[in-house]
Formats: sequence, structure tokens, C-alpha cells
Amino acid sequence: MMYCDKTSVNILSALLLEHGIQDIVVCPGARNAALVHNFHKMSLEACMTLYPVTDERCAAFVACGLYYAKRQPVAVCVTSGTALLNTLPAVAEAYYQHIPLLVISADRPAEAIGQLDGQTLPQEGALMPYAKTIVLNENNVHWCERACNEALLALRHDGGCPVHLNLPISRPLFNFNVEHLPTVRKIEEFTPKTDNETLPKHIIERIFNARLPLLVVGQLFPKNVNDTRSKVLHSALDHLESTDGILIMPEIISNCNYSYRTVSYEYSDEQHELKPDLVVHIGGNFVHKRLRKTLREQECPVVRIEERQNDFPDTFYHLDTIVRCSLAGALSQLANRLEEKQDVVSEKAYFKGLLCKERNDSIFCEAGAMALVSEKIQNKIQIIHLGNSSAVRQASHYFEDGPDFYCNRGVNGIEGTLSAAAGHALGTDEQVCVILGDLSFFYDSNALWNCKLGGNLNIIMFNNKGGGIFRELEGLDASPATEEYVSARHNTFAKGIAESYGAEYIEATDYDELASALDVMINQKRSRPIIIEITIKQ
Ligand SMILES: Cc1ncc(C[n+]2csc(CCOP(=O)(O)OP(=O)(O)O)c2C)c(N)n1
Repeated sequence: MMYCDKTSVNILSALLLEHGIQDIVVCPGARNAALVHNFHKMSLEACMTLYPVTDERCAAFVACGLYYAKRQPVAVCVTSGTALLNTLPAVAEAYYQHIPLLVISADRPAEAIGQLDGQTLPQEGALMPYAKTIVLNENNVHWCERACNEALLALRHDGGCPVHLNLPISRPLFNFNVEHLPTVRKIEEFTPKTDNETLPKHIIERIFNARLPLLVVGQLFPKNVNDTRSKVLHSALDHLESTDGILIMPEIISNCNYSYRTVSYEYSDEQHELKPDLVVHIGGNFVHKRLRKTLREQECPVVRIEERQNDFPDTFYHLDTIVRCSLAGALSQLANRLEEKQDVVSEKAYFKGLLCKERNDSIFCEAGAMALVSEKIQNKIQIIHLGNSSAVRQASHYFEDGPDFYCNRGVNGIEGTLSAAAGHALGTDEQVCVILGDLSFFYDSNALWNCKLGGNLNIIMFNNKGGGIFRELEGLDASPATEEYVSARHNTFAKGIAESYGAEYIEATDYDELASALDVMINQKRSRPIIIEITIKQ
């Protein structure tokens, strides 16, 4: 007997075994037949026990009963439509009794939902609020591995809970011609029992024994006097950096003092392959695409240190362990254990050598203007908000570490950059500077409609008459819609807005004007915000 030919079903089957699921209650149906077929084959090979139950409402309660007897996570597999809804009473019961009940539902592919197909209803979220849905993609191996692991590990969260795994399965449904289940990536999860425990010993030893361990740092808050957590976290990172026992690659918005490396990586020679043998991943959103791409392409295992209970970021596609513990604690623990590694020292030297911050003064361009802005305000203004799109990218090429960098990078929206900076300026007596593009500025210009704003809000807007980032995207220039509809080209200026809201306004159209505008911004006291509009010819 062979396995079915569905990638998602075969990955799930293999991971059920890896995670030790031994009991599955199965219900009849065509859409879930490939699942039931695989489970049947696995039961014949004595890997698991199948319990056929026709009524899905009973089936899910039978699964609860199996848990009472065995105290091991248990699964129920149902077909699409109301079959899934009928598991809801047992799922609610499982929720309140902390029963690790995995509901595996087969589904129609997304295009069939709402199209009057048989046995079809929206299945995602159907068991909420008692069980969250994790959806698989039929053919995407990375997605299936991550999602199956996430679901199987989530069963043990909160002392045990129900989880819903939904598998869209398309026709043909009944090809059984695959000889072996695939070799799958099992992800391990560690949650220390007490707050004082952090990384498990074997993870520390893996990092210690790696030739070139790489710590990739996404967005982190800068240190702040009112925030002990960030202070402790950054001093742990600095301590770790001083060991030379791990190569740290942070971004400008990680607010670490070695962020040049990530941007230097963009300049690095194709011949210079960064080949870590272990990646440790911390922090939030990551801006630089080249490093992310490299790590996705390499077969290098990733350990994620995650403070949240439910997040499961497999950003680099090779997650093999997720440790849910205090980040600062974990990094301090590592810093105390790690020792200098030759490969780390030479990679650090390589990236330092790549630093290139020269600007070409012959044409007034965004890069040159950003270089001048960074030169002028670097040591004068401590709090800098960066707009999404080009601002955060350009800034990381020119600013040195030192200021506190903020960015609405959680979801990269352009709508609230100015408002967040305005809020920051309202909450502090220090100077706050926000650097952003024109669409971001005009979108959020209502932020200035606030009579409480004082002279500590400094706005530097790059007006390139539209979403400049779209002009850089390879291939998009082939579309005649790009300028008018994608970049949203416009001819709007901030002068009138500044007048309406009582802000000071200076336009800069070349380097000299920009330099003197920045001098005014830095040196003159004022009672209302200032806007420098850098107009770049397109
Ligand atoms: C709320 C929201 N709408 C749309 C987008 C999609 N988007 C990403 S970048 C961008 C253009 C931003 O233009 P601008 O602020 O002028 O910066 P530039 O691209 O010129 O650097 C847009 C519209 C978004 N990120 N957020």
C-alpha cells in the first residue's frame, strides 16, 4: 500500500509521528479520505491507532475520552463543511478542561468557498474562540512544515488546549502512489518552567560549538530610562558582542551599536559567502532583504528566542528550535558562556572594511541628501523616527549607531509615522526628528492638527512626488500604470499645510539649502514644529 500524493497530507502524517500522536479518531468523507488513507496505512504499520466514529460530534468527544484514558494529545479527523462544526461542543469542553485535542479538517481549496459547492463553508476560525485555526497550504513544503509543527506544539500550550488544523485539498483526491512519507523538519519548543531559567543547556552548547554562529536581530526598542527591560536587553547584547563568540547582524531599528554589518552585507562581494552553521534569531521585523534571502536559501538551522507565548516566526525557513524565554536572560547566559571564535573575528573585520558612506555632491539626490541629514543631526538629535519605504533603508546606509531609532515597522504602514513622532514629541522634552517620504507625510499630515505640539518636533520630508520606492522595483517600470497609479505621482507641497498648522517651513532644493535648513532646525529655538521639505527632481 502506498501513501497519498498530497504534499500537505504527507507532511502532516510524518509530523504526527514525529510529535508522537498515537491516537486518531477518524470520520467518513471524501475530502478527508487521503488523510484517513494515510492514517490507516500508519495504523497497519503499528505507528498509531485509528478509531472510526461516524458522527463527528461523538467523534470529538470520543477523542476527549481517549485523552482521559491515555493523557496524550489525541486527534480527530473530519471532512469539510458541517462535519467540522459538529466538533465544536467537544472542542469547547476540551478548551475548559485543557485537553490537547487536534481537530484535523479537510477543506475545499479557497476558490471554492462561497461558490455553492457541496459541503463548503468558511472553515478558518470556525472553532473560535475555543481553538485557533492553523491553515496549511496544499503544496508549499516550508509552509506545511511550519504550520504542522506550530499546531502540534500549540496543543501543549496553556497546560493543554484544542487546536484546529485546516487542510485545503483539491482534486484529484484519490491518488495513492507515494512510497514513503517525506523526511520532515521537526521543530522543538522549550518553555522553561521558571522565570529564572532561559536557554536549555544543549542549545547553549550548540551555539558554543558552532564554527560561525550568527545572531540576527530584528527590530528592538532602544534603551530608555523608563524601560528597564530594554536597558538590560541592550547591555546583554553589548556583552555578547564583546565576546566575539557570535557574529551579530542587527538592523538600524534594532538599536544595537553594530548595525552597519547588516547594511554592509548589501555591499558584500558575491564571492564572499556568509556561511553560518547556526543562526540565532531574535527581535521583530527585519528590513534587509538580501540577508533574509541568503538565510532562506542556505540549509542553516535556526534557533528562535521568542518572548511571546504564541508567535511562531520561521522567517528564514529553517527554524528547528523555538525557546520561549526572557531574551535578556538568554543573551546574558550566552555571553557568559561564549568565547572568541576566529570566524566571527574575521567576518566582523570584513564587514567593517565594507563601510562606504561617501556622497556624490554633483547631483542632488535622495542618498546624498540622507547622507547630509545624517551628518548634521547624528549627534544633535537623539530620538529619530524613520518612515517606512525608502527612509528606513536609506537611513541605515548613512546614520551611525547612537541615536534612538523608531519606526512603525510592526506592519510597515505608512499611515502613522508622523503621528507616532508627534506623540513621542508630546511625551518628552527632548528633540524628536522624523524622516519620511512625501506620501507618508501627506497621508498623515493630520498629525500636525494639534495645538499642543511644540518646537521639539522636527520633520524632514523627502518629496520625490510619489512612492519613490516603486520606481526602484525591478520589472515594475515595464508597466505604464506605475507612475500615476502605483507610485501615485502628485504635485503637492507641504508649504500650505505648514501655514495651516502654524509650523515653520523651509524648502531645500540643493545641498547648500539643505545644510542651512538643517542648521536652522538644530540651532534655533521655536514653539511650533518645523518642516524641512527636500524636493528632489524626478
Ligand atoms: C497604509 C499603507 N498603505 C499603503 C502602503 C504601501 N506602500 C508601501 S511604500 C509606499 C510608498 C510610500 O511613499 P513615500 O512615503 O513617499 O516614500 P518613498 O517610497 O518615496 O520613499 C506605499 C504606498 C503602506 N505601506 N501602508
